[in-house]
Amino acid sequence: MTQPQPPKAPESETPETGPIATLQAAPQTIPGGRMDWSLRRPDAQAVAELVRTERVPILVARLLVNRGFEAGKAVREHLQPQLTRLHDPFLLPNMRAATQRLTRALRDGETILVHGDYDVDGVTGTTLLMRLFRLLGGKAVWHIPNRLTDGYSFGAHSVERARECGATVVVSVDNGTSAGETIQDLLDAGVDTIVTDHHEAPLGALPNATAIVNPKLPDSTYPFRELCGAAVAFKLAWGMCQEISGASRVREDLRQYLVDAMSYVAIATVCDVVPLVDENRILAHYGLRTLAQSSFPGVVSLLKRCKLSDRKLSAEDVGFQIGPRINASGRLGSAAQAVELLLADDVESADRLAQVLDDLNEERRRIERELVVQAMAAAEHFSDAERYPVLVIAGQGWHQGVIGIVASRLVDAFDRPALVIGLDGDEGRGSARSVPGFSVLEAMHGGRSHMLRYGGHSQAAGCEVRADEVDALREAICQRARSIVADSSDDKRPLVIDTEIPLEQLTPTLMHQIDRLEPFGTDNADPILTAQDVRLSEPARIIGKDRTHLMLQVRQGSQVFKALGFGMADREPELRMGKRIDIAFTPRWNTFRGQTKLELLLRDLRTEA
Ligand SMILES: [Mn+2]
Repeated sequence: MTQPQPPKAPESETPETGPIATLQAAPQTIPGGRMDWSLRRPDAQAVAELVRTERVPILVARLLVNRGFEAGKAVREHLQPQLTRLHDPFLLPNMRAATQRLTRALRDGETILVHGDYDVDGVTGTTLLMRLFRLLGGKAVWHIPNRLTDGYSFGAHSVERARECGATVVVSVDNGTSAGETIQDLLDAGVDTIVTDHHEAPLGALPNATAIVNPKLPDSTYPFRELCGAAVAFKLAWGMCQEISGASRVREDLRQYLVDAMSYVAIATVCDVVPLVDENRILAHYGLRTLAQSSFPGVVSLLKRCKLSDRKLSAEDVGFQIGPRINASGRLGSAAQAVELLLADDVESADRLAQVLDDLNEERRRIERELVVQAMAAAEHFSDAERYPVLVIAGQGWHQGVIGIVASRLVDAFDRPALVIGLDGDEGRGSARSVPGFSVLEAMHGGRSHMLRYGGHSQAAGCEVRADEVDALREAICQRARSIVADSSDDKRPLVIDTEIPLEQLTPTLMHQIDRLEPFGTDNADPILTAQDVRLSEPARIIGKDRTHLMLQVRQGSQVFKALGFGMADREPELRMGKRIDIAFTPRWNTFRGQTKLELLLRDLRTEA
């Protein structure tokens, strides 16, 4: 595959002097960063106060102030997440009705159908409820719609599945809040439904369910709205444990179950990209520890497959290694293997299923790679970025399980929002991704008359469209996008840097202190640091299967670090031995053959002209 050239930075007569230059004692401006660098300037007094009260290094104090913290209770809770700070499950709307109905079902030996969704959030949430019902001796079966044939959430397949297994109670995970019609059909068939979900409520009437447990319901008074679906299911499980224990302090075996179940919640919390603050931070923090020590055979096998056994796990490990494998089966059709893996009770079937997921993930990557090549080729027809500010491309038979990922790749490659449509005969489904600061949904509003359905957010959206409308849709979306772009001036993407650090100060001891801010993710961003005036200690190398990545050894004083730039291979010609380089990076641990070392993940670099 050829590495496409991202658009060139605008040439300017005067070299760009960012705030970084003004903070340097002997400023030397080095133009040529591909992104627009700016250095944050946290309030010095607030930083000093944190250093004094929390005894953190100044760099950590700066990171904290940059993330909105000041000395006080909130920062202490952030640095030391406490399980006791989790909110009471019964603060969620309708929790009592839900736990009472389920306790009755367990007592009377009713069959409970756990109805999840096919992504990581749904799969892990389904698993944790299944484990609870089994632990409590209940009759429970699960159902996850087939992405390609059933589509998302509830439908006729749900009623069919309930009837087939003789369920009288359905518990949803990660969906159901908008499934009024099917939930009524279930009720007409004598089946009660308990919804656990985290999606926004629809306008108009809510489903006629026994209970809708969702922190985003209009009348919810729950203190935190941003739980993922598996976390809401976990809250239901916790509520059940309290109900059964007859006290808010739960029985020992149930307490152990809840601790174990938190590992599933951590996976979902990271993969569903909910903000890693408040309760989510506590769940992710403890859940990642539980995950690393899990005794669930499925988790053990999965970690082994990901080469993550016997080590501390980060949000990155979950997001890039564990998540994609759990998602792979659902993407290619049925999420059954993923649920079966997580539910496996013996090592043999766990190992076998982990292998299956690994193969499916490879298959998914192969399909994705092929599709990226086709999509890139198709995108060449729309290389004029002014005429086509949004890439809208479509292809017959493009796998709908990977079009979202392919759209992300196009965004990275072309630095433009992209809508990728997989056509299946006369109709197709599209998936759009955007660049920061541009709402692709807003652009899609311009093409509303050419789509059957669409929706989403500013950064990610989806649609259904007729094949013969694709060209008209492209024109309409690009027309709207041109008017949006005309209103905004900045060409380069912003890169906001937390602070500067000489490489010699970046020690393992300091890194352990930075680790206290983990897990990083939405609303708790990875630290981005800059080191100025570094040199290569050996020639830059281009690495990776597709030869798209950059690997450097950077030196400053006596300190040398490996630095990796994903998708930055095209920067290699700028890099010469002896040249001054400024790098922007995130420090991270890398474990290879049992050895853990500090390395740098490059965000951007700029070199002497
Ligand atoms: Mn979800």
